[in-house]
Amino acid sequence: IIAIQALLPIPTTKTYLSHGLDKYSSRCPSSSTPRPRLRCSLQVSDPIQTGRRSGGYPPALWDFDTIQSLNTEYKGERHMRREEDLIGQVREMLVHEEVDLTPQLELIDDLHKLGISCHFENEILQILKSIYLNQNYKRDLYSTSLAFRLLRQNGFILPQEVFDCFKNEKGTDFKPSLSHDRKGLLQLYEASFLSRQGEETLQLAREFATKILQKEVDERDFETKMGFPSHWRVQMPNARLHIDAYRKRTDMNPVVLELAILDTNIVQAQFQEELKETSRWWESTSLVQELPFVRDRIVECYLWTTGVIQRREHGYERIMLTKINALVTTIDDVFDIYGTLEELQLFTTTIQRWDLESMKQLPPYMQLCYLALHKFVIEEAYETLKEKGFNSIPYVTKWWVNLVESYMKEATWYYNGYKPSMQEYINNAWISIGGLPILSHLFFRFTDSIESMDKYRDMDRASCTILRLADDMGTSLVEVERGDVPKAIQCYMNETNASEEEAREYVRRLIEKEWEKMNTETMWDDDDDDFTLSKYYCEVVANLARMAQFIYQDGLDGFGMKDSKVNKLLKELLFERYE
Ligand code: 0FV
Ligand code: MN
Ligand code: MN
Ligand code: MN
Ligand code: MN
Repeated sequence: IIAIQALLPIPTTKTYLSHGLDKYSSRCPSSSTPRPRLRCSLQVSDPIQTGRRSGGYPPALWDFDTIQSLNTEYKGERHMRREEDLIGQVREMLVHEEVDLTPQLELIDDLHKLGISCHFENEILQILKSIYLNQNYKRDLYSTSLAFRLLRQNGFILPQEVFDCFKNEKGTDFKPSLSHDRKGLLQLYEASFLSRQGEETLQLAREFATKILQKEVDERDFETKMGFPSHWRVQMPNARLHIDAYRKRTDMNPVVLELAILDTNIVQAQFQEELKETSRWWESTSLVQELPFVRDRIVECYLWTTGVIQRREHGYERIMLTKINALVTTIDDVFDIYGTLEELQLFTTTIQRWDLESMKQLPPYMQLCYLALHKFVIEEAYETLKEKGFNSIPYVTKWWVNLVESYMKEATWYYNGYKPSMQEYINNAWISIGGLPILSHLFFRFTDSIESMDKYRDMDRASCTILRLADDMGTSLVEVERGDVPKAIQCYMNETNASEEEAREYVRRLIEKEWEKMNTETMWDDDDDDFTLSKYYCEVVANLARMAQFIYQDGLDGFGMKDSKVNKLLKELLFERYE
């Protein structure tokens, strides 16, 4: 029987009991005394002794007290006033000066990459709209490509035919003379990632540009050297990388640079407050203390949200999304690591029934997990009902049910030693990555009409599939070694006898295909019936895929890996002052 006190809030005084599992759950590497488990009421056994799997995940990189003590001077008025002043100056540059099209487009691109485009949203839209209406984009390869990408990214869908003038007479390929225009080719390559399904000119553009650019770098290294195309990159978590590069440029503008630096410090102050709140919530659930096998990754869970939800004013949603990420991680670890098949079946039925009655059948540690999820869903549904006037529970719970059912299927495969085909795997795995609960909760925050829900289904699926494939590229080697179902790479290798490198290449192609679907669904012409879709929600859906590619970049598990590139960017974004 679960002890009642396990459900009470954490005492504020530090009266922690020490416990025998500390060697396993030690979660406080940076302070001298490890934080012990609070209670030992939930009968979680040592996995080594009971034949359960172990995640072998390293402990949290930042402890509770460190997070709570975060502070910065950039909360102050003085900085806000300076920022307003700089924003005004950059606005002048953007709109009033007699600027040429190309530098204006470059400035818009820079503002986005530097993380400060949010201050000029209306001005940018006005400029792009007038370029679009005046057809002022018919220029050289470089400017046309840049305009094409920025216009499409902002909802002005130029037809792919603007590139016809760069093709040979028969229209079968791009003109060979363009192969000396390196700057133009790079921009054409970037533009080609805005393609929708069936746009052959853009496909041709990608192949043409890639073929020539590839000659400069070792072919196998092409992806590494080029990095992700702009269209695949998240904004905030990359902003400081771009500031580093921008400040070294000869055409750098000091006002823009000062604004970018100041803004990254100011937004950090906001992010820190949001992180502190989510960390208090995480601590109050006691999930890590009671279920020592789960990943303790609240900072990384928060990092996800800074790439997915860009608007500064949406702190509530970033905090909500952090909680979902943490709950998904916890339940995923219950299924992938600690739970026995029998327990997992019970858990699945309880979620399916979604009541408090069938919770009785669960072992205490699962009750805690179940009730944490239940409580979260009810609280969010309360907000939705209060603000929007409808009951989201049936919709949202459906996706949580789908998620655990897909977990259950993987668990059954694993315990039966079953090896699914690639297609069979993907049909389940795009759900088992956990993106649907994320997107459905965000849907209720960012849209107003339940009726439109079905129209987003294909883009949701594309986003979740990219999330899955990127995750498999970063985590599956370790997972399979620990004991798990074959993931995308292994399924493909099983099916085709391909090498691991070939399988990775195949998965990268699948990701490109999914991006084409995503573009098809999220970019539409205003005369299309779908234009009533929420542009902001579409952006969030695409950002989820971008963030997955950010976290698992270079095929590594950037979710809690010390000394990784992602970890360095995380620290810059959330903890370090930028000079
Ligand atoms: C993936 O972990 C996971 F659950 C993450 C990164 C945390 C939450 C973030 C999102 C759901 C966006 P893992 O590789 O264990 O997932 P699978 O599905 O492979 O077990
Ligand atoms: Mn897992
Ligand atoms: Mn899993
Ligand atoms: Mn994984
Ligand atoms: Mn459409």
